[in-house]
Amino acid sequence: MGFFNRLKDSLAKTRQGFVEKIDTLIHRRKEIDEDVYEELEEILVQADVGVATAMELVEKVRSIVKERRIEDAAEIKPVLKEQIREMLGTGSMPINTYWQSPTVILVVGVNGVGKTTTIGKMAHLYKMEGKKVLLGAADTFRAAAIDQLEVWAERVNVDLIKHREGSDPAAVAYDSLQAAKARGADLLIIDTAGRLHTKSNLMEELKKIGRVLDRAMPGAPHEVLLVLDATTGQNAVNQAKLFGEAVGVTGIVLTKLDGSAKGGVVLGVKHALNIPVKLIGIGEGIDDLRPFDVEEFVEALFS
Ligand SMILES: Nc1nc2c(ncn2[C@@H]2O[C@H](COP(=O)(O)OP(=O)(O)O)[C@@H](O)[C@H]2O)c(=O)[nH]1
Ligand SMILES: [Mg+2]
Repeated sequence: MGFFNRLKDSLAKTRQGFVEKIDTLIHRRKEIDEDVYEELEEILVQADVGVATAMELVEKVRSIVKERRIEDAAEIKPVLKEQIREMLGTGSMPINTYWQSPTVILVVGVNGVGKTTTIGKMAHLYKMEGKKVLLGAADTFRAAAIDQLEVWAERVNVDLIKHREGSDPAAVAYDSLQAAKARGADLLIIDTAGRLHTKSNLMEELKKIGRVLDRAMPGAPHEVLLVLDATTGQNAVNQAKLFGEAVGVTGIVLTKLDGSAKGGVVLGVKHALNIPVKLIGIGEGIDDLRPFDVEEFVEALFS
């Protein structure tokens, strides 16, 4: 099955909780009155679009309905689709690549969102594009975290730089960068810890990694990817604010869109933070990660 079909399958639950409810609404209502807008807003909020985003979307739909003198409720759906597409921006946002090798990508996010898995899939994705990829195991908090990344490195057949459990993550980042330069890697992807109960420590640790990388290669990291779990809905938006303030996130990876009824969070994240969603994860397999493409996503959502 192609990625688009799998994306469509993944969004089935979101579609049920969202597009199908809208279908029911417009078939029941026929005419457009205040209740229709209210129900529409409620459906959007339930799909985890976020209250502010839902309100703004409904306002946009309302003004277009007025402008185009639309009377039939059924015509609200294409207007909504068009406005969602517009809110998400067009096309896809590629991963920043630096003119000089290696491009350094730092991957951050709380525990369990899918950082390590995403890095494994990314390594595969970019290796398939012909890039030489190196991984840095800077989540040194547990030995198991290092082992997990190593399993991925072996599976994808890329090199990995690691230190012992409990060692300084910034030192791992530094050594990874030196190794990436020495081995002529195109892409260095660095894994990090995500335990939030030591929130300020984690942020300090991530800042230190950033400083060390920048000193070793001015401008690095070139991309700070925040991994968010789509099933956590609006909580993902809060995490993005937290990390965004501390470490200057440049892109979002939204994982676990499969099986989540909360695909609307794509809109919430984009609208509330204005950080582009760059990659989406739709499963645990090696091929289950893709660049986020607005057209594809909206089509899959409304199909
Ligand atoms: N269904 C699904 N599971 C995922 C996805 N991405 C990661 N996972 C799973 O989420 C769990 C936590 O992932 P992990 O990479 O260890 O998270 P980390 O703590 O952020 O490094 C693992 O069981 C992964 O297989 C995804 O896109 N879809
Ligand atoms: Mg991990």
